[in-house]
Amino acid sequence: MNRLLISLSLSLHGRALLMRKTGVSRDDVAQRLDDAMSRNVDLSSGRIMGSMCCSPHPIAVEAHMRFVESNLGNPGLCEGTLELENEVIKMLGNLVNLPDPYGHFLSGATEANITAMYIAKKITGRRKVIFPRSAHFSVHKAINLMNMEPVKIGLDDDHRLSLDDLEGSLDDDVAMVFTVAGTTELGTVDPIRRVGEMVSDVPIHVDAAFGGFVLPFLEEMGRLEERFHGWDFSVDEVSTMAIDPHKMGLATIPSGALLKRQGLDMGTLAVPSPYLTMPISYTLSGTRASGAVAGAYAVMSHLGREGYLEVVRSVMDETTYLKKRLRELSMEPVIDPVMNILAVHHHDPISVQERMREHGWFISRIEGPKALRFVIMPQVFRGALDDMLGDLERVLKAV
Ligand code: 0PR
Repeated sequence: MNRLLISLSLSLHGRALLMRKTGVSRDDVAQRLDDAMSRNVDLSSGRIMGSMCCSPHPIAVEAHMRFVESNLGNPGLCEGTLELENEVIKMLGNLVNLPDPYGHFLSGATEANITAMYIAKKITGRRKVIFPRSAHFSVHKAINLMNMEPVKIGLDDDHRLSLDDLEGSLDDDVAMVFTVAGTTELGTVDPIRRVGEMVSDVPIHVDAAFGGFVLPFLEEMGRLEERFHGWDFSVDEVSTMAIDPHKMGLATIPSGALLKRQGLDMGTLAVPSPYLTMPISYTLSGTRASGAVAGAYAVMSHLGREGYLEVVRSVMDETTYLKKRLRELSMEPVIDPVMNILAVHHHDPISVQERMREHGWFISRIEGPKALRFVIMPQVFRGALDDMLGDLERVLKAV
């Protein structure tokens, strides 16, 4: 059993897990919550460098709390939130070149990926899903749930979906080509425009959970190489996209969205919901959190394109700095970072990761190729990077 599971079972052991007959005071509850909170790692400490989660912007937190009780699953009772949802979807669509933006605010990219696959299955009536080896594991959840046939294909030398493998896999039973704009491990972008040229009537889904709030701004700054352009709805064959405000959008959890091109049959997921205020339910979740919608609306309106441009500029500068410092420690990047994700080769990333954890640093790793992985989120500041590098240098000597 890993250390986290052991500590979880120890901490639960001996605690009264039944609901008390008589409740405890607010102070006692607060104390218990403080205790729980003190055992969480604080994102804003900058010590978590292997997670895509962000410290939400204060305006998002405030908005989230104000809308905490309304349920978007019954939208007739919260028309105000419904309006905010539509506005967020429009802003997101605008960011990724979707004309007439349409879509839903969901719990995150897992739900968006599942929903997109469900739609593709219903529309095409086919069974195969082609996806690159670099796709997030949520693709397997979707495939298992819908009993689709997985067609996992390889990557090219740049760790992007292999067009040769794709060509060899396309046939008339393909329901979807699943592509990634911002891979979880390396932050690279599949050649989606080229995929579009190769498929004819097969829907392309883009998982831009992470990249959706990075790539548009890199493009605007001229910091995205030409070969990565054409990853969004500017490619005609792209029919759906997952994009997560709770990652680089600085919104609160759970904030995800599924965007769909107009003209796609929207009725696919709909079921009658006669006893609610709207006769049809379009999303996988019934009850839907409004707080996160308000949070995403607040931070996206407040920061605007210029605000996010600054966020992305700053994380990219820190990524470049980290790359330089790691090179000085003889650690070479697996790819030149496209976004604020940096993986560097190391023969024993597990040991390094464990020892860094003992020093209070939470970095990540990948297996193929063996490498340490850093995600430089906006809350990871320069001082934290320098402190981490000091400990890393000591750890590297011992491994
Ligand atoms: N697609 C991509 C490209 C992702 O990177 C992720 C999550 C997902 C889909 C799924 O998104 P949701 O988890 O929002 O449904 N990538 C991170 C990961 O699995 C999510 C994450 C990060 C979760 C940090 C927890 C955490 O502490 O690593």
